[in-house]
Amino acid sequence: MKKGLLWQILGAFILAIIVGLIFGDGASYVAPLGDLFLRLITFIIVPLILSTIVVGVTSAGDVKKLGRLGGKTITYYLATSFLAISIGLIAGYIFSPGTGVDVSVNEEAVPSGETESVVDTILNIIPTNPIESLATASVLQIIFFAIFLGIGIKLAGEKAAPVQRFFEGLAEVMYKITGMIMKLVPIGVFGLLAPIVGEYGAGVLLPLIKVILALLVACIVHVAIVYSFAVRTFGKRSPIQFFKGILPAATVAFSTCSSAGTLPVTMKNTQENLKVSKETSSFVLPLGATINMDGTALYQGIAVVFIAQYFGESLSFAQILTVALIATLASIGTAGVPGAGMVMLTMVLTAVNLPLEGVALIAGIDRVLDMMRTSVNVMGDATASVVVDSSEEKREAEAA
Ligand code: DAS
Repeated sequence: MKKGLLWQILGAFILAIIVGLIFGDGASYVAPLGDLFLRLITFIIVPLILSTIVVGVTSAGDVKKLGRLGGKTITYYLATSFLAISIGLIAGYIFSPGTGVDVSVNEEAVPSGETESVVDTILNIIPTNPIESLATASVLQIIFFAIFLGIGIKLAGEKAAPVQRFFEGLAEVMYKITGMIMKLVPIGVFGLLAPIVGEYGAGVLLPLIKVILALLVACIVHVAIVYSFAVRTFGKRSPIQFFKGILPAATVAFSTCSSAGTLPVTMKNTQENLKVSKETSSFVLPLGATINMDGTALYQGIAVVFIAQYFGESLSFAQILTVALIATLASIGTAGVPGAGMVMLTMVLTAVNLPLEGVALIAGIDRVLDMMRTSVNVMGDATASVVVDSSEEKREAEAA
């Protein structure tokens, strides 16, 4: 990552906060810059995922290697998500954000969307019409389609060589387009962040400051301990080098609140700055953007404790365990888009018979909470790509 771009992103971040604080709602005039950037990184997601996974599969040694990659990736994701929900619950009990709080209920912000059951989520991964999956950007279905397309190309051998070369060319083109869009990250971060800072004044944030602080501390603990340990021990990389390398993607995630939207930047950062192979990153990252949400799991833990305390309910150990399991599994069915975690929270609250009105209590600051959790989600995906890539490198070295 060019040093200049890193400093430009940090400068845009600070400028956005200053402009937001000075101009308040007036900062919304720069929102079109953010919308422009968001549309640019969103439009390349589908062709980028499709082409890079097909190329990843066709260049993988064999189907067994794919199975190994998938197994390692999903195991890592479930483990870190379970750790995250545990840290979130502990942070919730330490901060006790639900005691002595006086906040108005923000009814209209409560999401009506339902998250799918885990079984439906797994069944829905299989597309009935791949063209529709591409048209509707159903990431899990596109991953499924791309994996089987890649396997089919490998099995078809020479006859499918033109198809393989098409996808190799398309992947290269998408990487070049991503590189061009990366130059606009500072403008995008500024256009997305300034209006949000301007919108959220102290009046909205102060009553729930303990929720915000609990999530901030939980995120820092999870990133500083779990990710540093994973990157150093299994990823064979220095945590400092890792965090510097992934900073642009973490900043874009913070500004866009969308893991899926940040995917092109996450892929570019992991490949160029963290030296993760295209084969591993093109498989691990799209999967992670959809099913791996450690930041959201941290948020679930804190939100459940906050809501239980607010309504004077005490959670039994069995209920706490249920929250941990449901939140870990529910993240699989939640798309990496703004507000997804709040939809997932309704599923977790239902599982432990807590009032859904609790979601309305924190819906007013959800965008602020979403910024932190999406940043952690994206960093978690990147740590997985580093860990899985190192494990594959080690295996290939031993096999040689
Ligand atoms: N905004 C979601 C994401 O893109 C996370 C969330 O809503 O919890 O990862």
